[in-house]
Amino acid sequence: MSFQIHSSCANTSARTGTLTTAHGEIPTPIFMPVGTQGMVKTLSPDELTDVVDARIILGNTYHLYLRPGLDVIRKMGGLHKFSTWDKPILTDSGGFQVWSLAKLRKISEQGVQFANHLDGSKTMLTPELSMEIQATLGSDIAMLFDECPPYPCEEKYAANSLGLTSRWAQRCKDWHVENAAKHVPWMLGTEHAKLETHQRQLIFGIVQGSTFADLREQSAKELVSIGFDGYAIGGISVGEPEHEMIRAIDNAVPFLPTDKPRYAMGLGTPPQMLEMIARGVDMFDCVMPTRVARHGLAFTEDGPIHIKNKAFEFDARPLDETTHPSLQKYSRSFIRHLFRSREMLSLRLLSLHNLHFYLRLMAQAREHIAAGTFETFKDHFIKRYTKN
Ligand code: PRF
Repeated sequence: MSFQIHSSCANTSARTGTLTTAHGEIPTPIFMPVGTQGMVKTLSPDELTDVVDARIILGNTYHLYLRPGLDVIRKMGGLHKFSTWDKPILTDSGGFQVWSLAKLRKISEQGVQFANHLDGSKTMLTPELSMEIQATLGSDIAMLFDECPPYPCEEKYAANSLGLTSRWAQRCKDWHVENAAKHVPWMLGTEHAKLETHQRQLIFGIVQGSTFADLREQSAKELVSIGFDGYAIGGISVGEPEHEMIRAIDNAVPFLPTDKPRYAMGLGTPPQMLEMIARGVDMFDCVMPTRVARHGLAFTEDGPIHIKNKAFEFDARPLDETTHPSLQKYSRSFIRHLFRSREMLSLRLLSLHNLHFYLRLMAQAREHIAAGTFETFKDHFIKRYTKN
């Protein structure tokens, strides 16, 4: 078993657990900082460990395949060695990035052909190639290659798309069982069938089905019958109102196994993550904390603040009283000055602070679930965070 549940909340569906991977254990609920190009923007692996306390980061198949390419990754011994990040890595499959970044997409049964966003040249991604790239990267968790339908979406389109994602899911699983041990750097020379779950690359399914309850149910059931190490809920946070996002989770979770991790892809704000944890979600990733940092926004327990704001000109306080000890010494006034002067250090300090805030929120959620006080914690946090 790669996933163990330790405690469950009496009032909500929240739970704490440990996900064991080839590069270490991950406590859940957990937030995964996004390292699209193999590392989190502006930060070093040591900072991610020492300041952020990141337990797992996310890399992108789409970007790393286009640049630096599989030759470099293979020769450098996989993404862990290449980046020097020796803790767990999850890779997204490229399905979503093709949808959001590439142009001239043509989706067929075989896969997706597109003009890539770097030089416009034609590239084809198939379920098998996505799994091969993720195996060569050597991520601890590979995601299946899916189609993420846009919002809003006609029911007929969503149903056809979901059918395609389910057929691709089977192809991903088949490729993985047959071939992963020939490509994953740390599995070379082993036999897939003889390995314990946590000794091999894990693969997660992705539930699609847009805003339609029956399609979410169908997608979850089809993936569960194929059998994955964990299940993500995809196709959310794509422009739909927040209640639709929460409904998509509620429509999928009842049909997913309780003893496997659940992952909501590409979200969210601190209150959204707490609401999702209350609904039984264990894992999150989002570019938000680092992206908004580069626009001068810092998370605080009283809600987000814009460091550019004149109100902070003479503010001697740290970004938030809860920030990491190594960041406490920097005043809002100084970071504001750096940001207005376009100094790189401001982007790094804000990124470190925001990720620390996200990881600390997950640690607090775990503590409160274990102590039986999660629901009160969630309600108090959200009330204070949204007050202003
Ligand atoms: N599929 C994949 N990656 C994703 C998504 C998805 O639906 C989302 C949706 N928010 C983010 N990242 N493969």
